[in-house]
Amino acid sequence: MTLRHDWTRQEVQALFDLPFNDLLFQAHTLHRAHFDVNAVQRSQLLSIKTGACPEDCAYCPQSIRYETGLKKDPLMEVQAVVDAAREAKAEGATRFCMGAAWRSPKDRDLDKVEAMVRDVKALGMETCMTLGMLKAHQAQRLADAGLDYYNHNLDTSPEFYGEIITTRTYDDRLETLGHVREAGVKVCCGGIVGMGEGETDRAELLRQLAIMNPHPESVPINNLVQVAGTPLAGGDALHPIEFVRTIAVARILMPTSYVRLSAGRTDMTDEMQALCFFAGANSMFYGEKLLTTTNPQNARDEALMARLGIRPEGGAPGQVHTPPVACVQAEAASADACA
Ligand code: SAM
Ligand code: DTB
Ligand code: SF4
Repeated sequence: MTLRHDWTRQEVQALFDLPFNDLLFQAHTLHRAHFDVNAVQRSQLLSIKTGACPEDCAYCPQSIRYETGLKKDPLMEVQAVVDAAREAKAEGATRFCMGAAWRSPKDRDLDKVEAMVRDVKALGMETCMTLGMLKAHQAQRLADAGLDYYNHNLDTSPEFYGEIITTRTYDDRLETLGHVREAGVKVCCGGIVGMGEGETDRAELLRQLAIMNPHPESVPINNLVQVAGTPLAGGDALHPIEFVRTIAVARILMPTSYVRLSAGRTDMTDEMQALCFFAGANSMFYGEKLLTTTNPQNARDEALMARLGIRPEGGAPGQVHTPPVACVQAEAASADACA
């Protein structure tokens, strides 16, 4: 199948406007054509440098501008990171995502970060880093260290963006994403919903991701975790049905990308998560902590997965993800399919 990169605003809005059953049927049909619908990829997060971030992202507990009571921590030692990754692997995560509360990394910080990538990879895990804005040579250094994915989110639509962040622009973000792509590192890029944006902003965020060529291999959809002390605390939560619609539209626009049910799962019911998996989510953050806030207990996730008959992708022995035939064919036809 041909992946599209020319979605118009009207087309994306029309998907959001579909009756819920029609939207979910369309999303699930595409999901089934490209993936094993009963497998979910599991990533575990670790905050390798916590708090005291100079940026003003209105959702973020790690900005130095907001009183959130967060304990700050400098860049971790490599061995402590590797120990955490080993534990995550033993619990069933296949990708280890390391996040730092930086506007952008300093060149000297990258020595340690490169060692983290090498040593975590040596455990047989995929690696992902999110360190803020990168220059071209920094993206290349990470690529040379063997980094698999770089996470850098667009967060929201260009129109709503200025309500949320003023210390860096949308174009800054696109520039970093360009450097990451150019260096040959896979792109993990998504956003946050539930920040008081309108449906047109959610539609435009997804359209911005879908017009990238190639699409990001991994698309995290975060539901805002409201943290006391941040400017976004106390706002209205997004209706769960609207969240599921967002997942479904992401799946339709980017049929071969992994769509990750990201921050905000602790407050979601099992039924809501089940709808998200039906709508096309096929990745999740696993482990009891995100970066600084909580994620569901492993036992709750295991019970949910068992109830739904969903296996961890590449997890326990004998539970290897086998893509359906359509996916293998698409992969042969297009370099960015089924990545
Ligand atoms: N400082 C780097 C940056 O901003 O690129 C990396 C870490 S930052 C915490 C990574 C992403 O986490 C943000 O882009 C945002 O999408 C997400 N995030 C942060 N706080 C969140 C919250 N309270 N709820 C949901 N997502 C959040
Ligand atoms: C992403 O899109 N979500 C993750 C990861 N990329 C780095 C972060 C979620 C953070 C939630 C708030 C916290 O725990 O600090
Ligand atoms: Fe800093 Fe990243 Fe948080 Fe923004 S999202 S305040 S850049 S840690």
